[in-house]
Amino acid sequence: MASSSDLENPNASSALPYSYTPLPDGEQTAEPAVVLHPKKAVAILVCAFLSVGFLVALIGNSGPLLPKNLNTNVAPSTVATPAKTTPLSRGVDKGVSEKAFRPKLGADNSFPWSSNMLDWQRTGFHFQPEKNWMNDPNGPVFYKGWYHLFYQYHPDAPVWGKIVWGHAVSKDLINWRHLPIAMETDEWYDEQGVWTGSATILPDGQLVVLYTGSTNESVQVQNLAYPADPNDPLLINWVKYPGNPVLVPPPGIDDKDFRDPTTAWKTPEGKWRITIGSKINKTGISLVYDTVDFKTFELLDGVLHAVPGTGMWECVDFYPISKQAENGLDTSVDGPGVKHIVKASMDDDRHDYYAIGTYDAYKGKWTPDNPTLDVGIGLRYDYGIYYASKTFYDQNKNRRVLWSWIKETDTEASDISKGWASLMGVPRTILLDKKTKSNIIQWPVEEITALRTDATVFKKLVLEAGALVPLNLPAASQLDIVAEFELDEATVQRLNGADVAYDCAQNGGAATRGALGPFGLSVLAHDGLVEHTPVYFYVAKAVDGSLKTFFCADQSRSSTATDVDKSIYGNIVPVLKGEKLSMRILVDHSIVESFAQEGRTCITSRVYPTKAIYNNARMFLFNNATAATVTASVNVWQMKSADI
Ligand code: DQQ
Repeated sequence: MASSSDLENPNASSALPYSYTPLPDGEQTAEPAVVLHPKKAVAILVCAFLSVGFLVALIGNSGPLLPKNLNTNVAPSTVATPAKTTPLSRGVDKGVSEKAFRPKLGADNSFPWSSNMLDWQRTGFHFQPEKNWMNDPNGPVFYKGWYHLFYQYHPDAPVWGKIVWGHAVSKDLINWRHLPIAMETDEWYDEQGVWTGSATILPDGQLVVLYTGSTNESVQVQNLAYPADPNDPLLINWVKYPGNPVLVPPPGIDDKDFRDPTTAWKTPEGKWRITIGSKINKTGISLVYDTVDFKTFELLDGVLHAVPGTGMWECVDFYPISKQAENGLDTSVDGPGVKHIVKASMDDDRHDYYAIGTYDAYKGKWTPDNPTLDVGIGLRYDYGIYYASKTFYDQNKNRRVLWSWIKETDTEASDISKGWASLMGVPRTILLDKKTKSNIIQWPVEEITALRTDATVFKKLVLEAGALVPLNLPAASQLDIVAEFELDEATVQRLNGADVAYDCAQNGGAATRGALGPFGLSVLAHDGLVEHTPVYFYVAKAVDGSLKTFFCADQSRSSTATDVDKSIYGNIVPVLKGEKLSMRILVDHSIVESFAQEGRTCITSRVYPTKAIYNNARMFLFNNATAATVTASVNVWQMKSADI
C-alpha cells in the first residue's frame, strides 16, 4: 500500500523543481538536463509560475491544439510501411470479437512513424513476449517455486490469429524467463485455437488445466491438460487428455458462446466446481459445472449469475475475498468472514467489470450486495485499457494476484512494423477495501519496488490556481511516482457548489478548468506541451456541501500522431473524511498505469508520443483549477528495466 513513508524517503535528496533549456523541437538529444543551484532554481521557479499564464492558455485553448511556432513535422528515419502482407486479425469469424484497435472511419491513418519512435514504445518492466501477438493471461499459478504465466499467443504474426499457449516463468513476478510454447493447435478439438483457461492445484499438489478449444469447425469446447512431468518445476511439457473434449456447449447455448473455464473450487460435498461464461440472447451468464475428476461434469440448474443486457461474458473470474484480513484467500475458502467477487470481461464493450456479493455454495448461486452495481453495469477493475484479466491465489505469499491483458490502441499497421502487440499489466494484489467495504483495492505487487532507483523528492510544493511546474528528473520514460495533494481547505469551504455533473470523458479533459480541478501530474510530456498525458483529480462540490472526487487520465494530447486512440478515461474515486488525495503512477514508455487512493480507482492508458520520447520525455505538476491552491508532495523513482 502507499504510505506516507513512501513520500519521506530519507535517502533521497529533496529537489526543487526548476526550469531547463528548451530542447530543439522534434530532435532527440542525449544531453542530460542541467542541474541548477537551489537559489537559481527558486528564481527559475518564479519564472515558471510567471509563464504559467501562457502555458495554461496553451492547454486551455479551445482553438488549434498546437502553437503555430512549433514545427510538428518529423523526419522519419524509416516509414512504417509493412514490408509484406501479414494476415489481419480474424477474431470475429472465429467466434471472438475484434481484437485490434480500429481508428474511426475517415480518420487520418498516414502518420509517418519512424523506427526510432516505434522502438521507444517497447517497455522496460512490463511482461511481453519477445515478438508477435499476445492477449489474455492464462493459467497463472505458483508451482514448485516458480510463478508460471501462460498467455494467448500468436507465434506467426503481431496480430490475433491461430492462438497457442505461450509460457514464461519467474521467481518474483517481475523478471521472466521465456519458455517454449506450452500447447499448440495440434488436435481437432483445438485446431482453430488453444484459447483461454485456468489452472487448479489439487490437494496432493497435482496441477490440472482446463482450457477452451476452438475446434476444426470453430465450436467452443472445454479440454483438460496436465503436466507431462509433475516433478518438472518449469512445466515444459503438457499432455492433453485423450478423452477431450470434456465439455461441449449444452443445449440452448450457441457453439460460439461457451468459453474460458475458471480455476476450480471445492463444493460443500467435496466435489470441484467451475464456472464458464456465456450468453442467452443479450443476457450475460455464467454456467456452473461440478466434477470429481475433471473428465466428466454435471451442469447445475440455473447459473452462478446472469445480468440482462450485458452480452457475452468472457474470462469470468470467481474468488473469495476476506472481510477483515490483509491476505488473499485460496479459491475454495468460504465462511462468514468471506465475500465473493464475480468478474466478467464484457465482449460488447471490452471492459472488465466486477461486483462484490454473497455466494450460496449449496445452490451454486451468487448475489451482488448492491444490485445497482451488478457485474457489467457497475464497478470496473480499471477505467482505461484492461481486459480478459484473471486472478490466482499465490500460496507463496498468501495473496491474490491479478493479471491482465493490455492491448495496443494504435493501428495494426504500426503493430506489424513494431513486430509485437500487447503487454501484461504489472500484476496487482487484490484486497477488499476495509474502509469503504464497497470496492476492492488493487496495488502493484510489492516486488516491483525492487526496480526503483534514483529517487527525486518534491516536498509540499504550493501550486497556485493555474500553475504548471516542470519537475526536473534525470529521465522520464520509466518511472514509479507516488504523489499526495491537498486542496486549500478555506477555498473548498467558501465555494457554494461546483461542477456537480462532472464526467472525465465528457468534460474536455485536463484543459477544462473548474473551481477545484483539474490538478495532478502530466507524464510523457514534451517541453512545450505539444504532447503530454495528464493524470489528475477533479473535485466537484454539491450545493449540500458534499464533495465528489474524480480521477482521470487525458490522452487527447498524448501524441501528435493522428492514428492512435486519444480517449479521456476516468471515474469517481471514493475519498473518506481526513484522507489526502493520493495517486501512484507507473510510467513505462507506451503504458501509464495510474492508481488513486491506494488503488480504489485505477486507469491504464496506452500512449504513443512522437516527440516526448527518449531524453525528450518530461514530467509536470499542474493545478489547472481556477479557485483553489493545491499543495503537492511527489516522490519519483527511476525504474530499472526488468529481465524479460
Ligand atoms: N480471448 C480468447 C478467448 C477469450 C478471449 C481467444 C478474450 O478464449 O474469450 O484468444 O479476449
